Amino acid sequence: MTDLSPRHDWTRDEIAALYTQPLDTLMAQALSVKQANWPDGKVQKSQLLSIKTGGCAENCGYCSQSAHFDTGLEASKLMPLDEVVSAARRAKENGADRFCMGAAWRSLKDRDVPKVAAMIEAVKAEGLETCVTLGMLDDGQAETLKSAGLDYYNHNLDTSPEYYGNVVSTRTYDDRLETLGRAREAGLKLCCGGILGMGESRKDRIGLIHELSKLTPHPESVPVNMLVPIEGTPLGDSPAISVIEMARAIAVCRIVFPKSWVRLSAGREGMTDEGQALCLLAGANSIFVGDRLLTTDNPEMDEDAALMGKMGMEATPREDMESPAKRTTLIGA
Ligand code: SAM
Ligand code: DTB
Ligand code: SF4
Repeated sequence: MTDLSPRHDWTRDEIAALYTQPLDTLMAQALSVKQANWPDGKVQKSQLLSIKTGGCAENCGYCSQSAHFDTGLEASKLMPLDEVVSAARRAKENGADRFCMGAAWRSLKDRDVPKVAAMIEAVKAEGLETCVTLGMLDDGQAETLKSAGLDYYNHNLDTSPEYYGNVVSTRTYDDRLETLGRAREAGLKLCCGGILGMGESRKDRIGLIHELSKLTPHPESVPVNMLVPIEGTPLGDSPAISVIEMARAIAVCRIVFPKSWVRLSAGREGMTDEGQALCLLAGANSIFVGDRLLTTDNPEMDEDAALMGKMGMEATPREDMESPAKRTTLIGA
């Protein structure tokens, strides 16, 4: 019998053993875990908005918004509240139930906290779940955001601790873990995942999943991004990784994080319908909708509707998916 409760004592070897199984064995396991925890045929939808674009002091090698690279992106100031509310209303009309606001900041400044808190309050009042991604947090900031109605803080580990220094040098893995700890202590849910296709090895992908599995409790939301190569960044010429590798990583996440949202995040625009279908069959139960992510394109709503139609799947309000665990063990597995 396979235990389906979330575990925090996975070893790297165990995760590697899952990851390297024949694809059909891996997909079958992931699908059983998904079926034991989540309804069939349903996908949750989140929508992103860049509330402050570009000019960021960090040097993340994948990012269009870093001030260290010439990517041709125009930097902008913090968006006014009324524009954020209009975007949140449009997201709700699109069927999204979580609205994620991203700012290109190295860290959140105290002077911006009341402005972001007002945005969170207003988005929440529209009946949406709220998520923000604002860089590193200082003492007390997470508590203020939580009081304003924040549900999730997004802060990705991105890759393994060993590979991290190849991607960014202006902060450390431990800085990331510290902010995640602050968000958790304030009672926020965590959205924490990574990026595939940055020149990392499979060992690094396994290392990332292992680090995420040690977070206790697990991040409630695990975004799996495929690198969107940005011209002008150090990773702009990275060769694309196979969607099969992406599906493999998603399947392992589904098994390791049985109760979490596993989101097929950046990179859908460059995938075929079949590629996306493979990732959904591997156990992803959430996507970003809307034709923009933060600064790059995402499939149009009608393309998503067509894909869902072909798969006989539908976007479903979160509450209808978050049923209590149906089973805690897989009999005969
Ligand atoms: N500044 C904040 C931070 O880094 O936490 C928030 C914004 S940042 C754009 C959010 C996440 O988007 C990053 O952690 C990274 O995982 C993902 N991301 C950024 N650029 C990407 C790209 N070109 N392709 C795929 N994912 C990307
Ligand atoms: C996450 O893991 N992916 C989203 C969200 N969290 C903030 C961001 C993807 C950004 C893709 C590149 C861009 O549009 O700038
Ligand atoms: Fe800044 Fe975030 Fe982009 Fe890194 S990923 S450069 S922290 S906006």
